Amino acid sequence: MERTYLMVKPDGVQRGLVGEIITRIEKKGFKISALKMLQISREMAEKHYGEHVGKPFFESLVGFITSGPVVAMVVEGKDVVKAAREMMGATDPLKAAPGTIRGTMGIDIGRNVIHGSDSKESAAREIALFFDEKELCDYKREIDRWIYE
Ligand code: D4T
Repeated sequence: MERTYLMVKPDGVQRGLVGEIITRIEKKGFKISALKMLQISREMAEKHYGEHVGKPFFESLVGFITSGPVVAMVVEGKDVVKAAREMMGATDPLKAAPGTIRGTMGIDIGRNVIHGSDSKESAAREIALFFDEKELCDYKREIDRWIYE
């Protein structure tokens, strides 16, 4: 089954939004296969946001993502990369559709609450950056037959 990397950013943790975000993922029917809180180092942040090196917002982005703990997770399900991005909404929370995570919970682009991989390739890279293979739990859920036809 397809996997994605999702991360509640430091603003989401500080604001007590972890539970609500995880609830939305579980309610949708997606399966959490790894979950942990961690403090991102500058080195990890520079790797994670490598595509943004040199952009005007890079320094503030790295400063922000390393400013407090994040909650990292690997989530599995049918078309989960695209579906999770849709559940998150647009990068700029004021432009994110109402009802999405960012649309409901955020205002500024530099405080947009959640990260989600933007492709299957990014997901594989980001999962490997934040998790050891042995941290991923491979388990069956009886309820899956009520979620998938
Ligand atoms: P992430 O990677 O955090 O899930 O966000 P997106 O995938 O939705 O958006 P992105 O890669 O374009 O941006 C990464 C990150 O940088 C912040 N950002 C972005 C910012 O602070 N100012 C900006 O002008 C932009 C474009 C927000 C998300």
